[in-house]
Amino acid sequence: MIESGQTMDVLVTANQSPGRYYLAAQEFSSEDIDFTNFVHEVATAIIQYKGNFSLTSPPSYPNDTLPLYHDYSAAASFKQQLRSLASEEHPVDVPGNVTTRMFITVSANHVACPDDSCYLGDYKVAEALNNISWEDPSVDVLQAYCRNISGVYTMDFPDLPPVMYNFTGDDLSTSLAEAAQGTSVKVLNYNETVEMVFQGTNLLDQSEYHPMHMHGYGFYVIGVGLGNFDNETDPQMYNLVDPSKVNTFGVPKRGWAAIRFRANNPGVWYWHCHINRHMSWGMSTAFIVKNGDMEETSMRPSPSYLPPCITSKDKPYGEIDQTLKSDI
Ligand SMILES: [Cu+2]
Repeated sequence: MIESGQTMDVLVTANQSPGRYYLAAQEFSSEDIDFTNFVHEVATAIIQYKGNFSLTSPPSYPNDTLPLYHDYSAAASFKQQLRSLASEEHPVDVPGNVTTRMFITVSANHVACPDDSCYLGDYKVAEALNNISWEDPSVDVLQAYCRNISGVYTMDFPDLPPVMYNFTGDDLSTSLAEAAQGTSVKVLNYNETVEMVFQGTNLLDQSEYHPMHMHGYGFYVIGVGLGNFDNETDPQMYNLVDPSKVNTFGVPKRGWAAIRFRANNPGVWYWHCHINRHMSWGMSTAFIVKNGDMEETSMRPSPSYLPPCITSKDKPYGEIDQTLKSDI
C-alpha cells in the first residue's frame, strides 16, 4: 500500500523454494464513487531465483489473491503491519515524553464563495485541517518569519478541531463542514516532542485516504486504526518499539493515524495532503520550529543570492515583487 508522494524501502527475504514468482501491483481507490473510471488491471512482473531448478508448474497468477481495488479496510490492516528493522544499524528513537499533542481532522469542507460565482452558489468545495482551509499567502511564510513581515500568517493553528462529533459517522450535518480560510501556522519550540493524531472524517460523505506529507522531518507512525480515535484505549496499542519512519503516510478512509517526531530541525516547514487537488483546496498548513540555544541548533541565514519567493494569487508564480527585490 503506497500512496501519492510516498517512498518506501522494502526488504524482501528470498526464502521460498527456488523458482519463479509473480510480483503484482494494482491501483487503489478509497472513494465510494469511481470518479476516474480507471481500468482495474493488475500489473505484474516475475521474480526468478538464481540457480538450477525445474519448474513443475507455472507460477499461480495473483489476480484472485489480491484484495479488491477499493477494499480500504484491507489497506488499513496492511498498513498496521508495517514495521521497521529497529536494529543496531537501523535504530528506532521514538520520542517518549510528548510535550505537544495535536488532534487534527482531515476533511472535505465548504468555504464561502465570495461573489456567488461558484457553481454551488454561495459556497465552494474545499479541504481543511481542523476546519481551517489554507490560503496561500502573498509572501511565503519562511520569508515573512525570517524578515519579520507582519500580516502574512497567524500563529493560531489549533491543537483540536472546533467541535467534537462522530467523525466517521453517516449523515453528518453539513454545518459541521463549514471551514474558515486562513494562513494559520503552528509554532513549536526547538526539540519539542510532538504527537499528532490525524482523524479522517465522513463530512459531506467524502471520506477517503489522505496521504499526509511533512517537509523537514521524518516521523514515526505509531498507530493506525479504523473509526474514531479513542484517546483512552488506542494509545495503549501504540507501537513504540519498531514503528516505520516515513515522511508521508495515508490516514485511512474513515480512520485515523498517530505519528510522533522531535522538532529538532528549526525552520518553516510546510505539511499537507499529498493528493495535490486536496492540497490546492486547502489541506495544508505549516510548522514554525524556533531556533535552539546554539548555532548548530539554529537556522542558517539565507544566502545573499537567494531570490525571494513570491506566490500571489494576483500575479503569476515567479514574478518578483519589485519592492521586495530592491529590499534584498
Ligand atoms: Cu487528501
